[in-house]
Amino acid sequence: MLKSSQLITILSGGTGSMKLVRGFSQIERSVAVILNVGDNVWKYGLYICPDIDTILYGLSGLLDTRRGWGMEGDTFNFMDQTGKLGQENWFRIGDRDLATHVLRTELIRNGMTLTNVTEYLRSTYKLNAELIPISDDSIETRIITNRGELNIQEFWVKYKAAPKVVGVKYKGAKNSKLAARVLKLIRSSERIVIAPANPISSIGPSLAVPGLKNELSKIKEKVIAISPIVGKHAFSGPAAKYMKALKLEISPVGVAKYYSDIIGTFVISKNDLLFESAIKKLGLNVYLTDIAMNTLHEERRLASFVAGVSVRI
Ligand code: FO1
Repeated sequence: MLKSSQLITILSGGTGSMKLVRGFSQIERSVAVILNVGDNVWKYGLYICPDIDTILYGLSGLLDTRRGWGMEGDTFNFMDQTGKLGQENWFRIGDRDLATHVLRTELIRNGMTLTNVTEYLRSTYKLNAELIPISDDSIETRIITNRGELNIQEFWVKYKAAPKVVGVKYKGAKNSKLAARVLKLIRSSERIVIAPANPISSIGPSLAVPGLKNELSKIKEKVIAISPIVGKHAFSGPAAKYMKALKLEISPVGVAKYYSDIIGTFVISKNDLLFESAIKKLGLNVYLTDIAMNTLHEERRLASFVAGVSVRI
């Protein structure tokens, strides 16, 4: 049994975060994962938690890894029928995936917290990592665009990230509370790792919950972020659009600046030596390594590296 002082808490988003969690599990570190709730959405009468499910399905071996969401081999009869009934069906819920959303919605309607529902699913899949949504309150990431304000799923899935982004907001965050376990986990962890996730849409919603940033800033020597960006261009998803709207440089330096009040160490790609000195000037320790996680071996390698980075406790 590992002592709690060896616990690693990971602030997470979706697929990249799940791979890092899998890496830490391979090196037998006890891991707690703080989950993003900003992309949760009500659709078809169901409460859908995409990042939470990506972590649950990924760790259980059920994830459709090609898409990065939903279940491998799923069918979409429910969606097709929804379309035949004349309803919009752009947000594609698979038939097996549907079971998760129906159950979660039912349990929440019966008064269970999102934390407890997530714990139920975690235990059903017999996962070792502790999985804690950042908050049991509703936080909705909204993208402010030239076509008006959109829910993040509308922006990303319905409009395929085409509108020009002028800002991002986290509706409900100001009045939300950290889930009960979050501060305890952070205080008892040997290190806190910010996964290589979209800083604005995956990590930003969690940082917007009152109390988290302040807590991390007090223990920033223990907080390590891994860059989700290699170079200036090789960057998938809409993160570049969000960062540009927030006037952040689209590079590891831009991400380091975004986190500079709450981290002590930043891990970047070994190919990004040219950014090292600018990141050091922010007062951060910088480590360079191979941050790709395309195989289980690479996930394990990155986790070992991050577990070995020296932190002052
Ligand atoms: N992403 C898509 O691009 N198209 C979809 O139809 C879609 C459906 C969907 C259903 C359940 C779920 O858990 C995730 C889903 N996603 C879909 C992924 C999701 O839009 C985002 O990738 C995450 O919210 C990223 O934070």
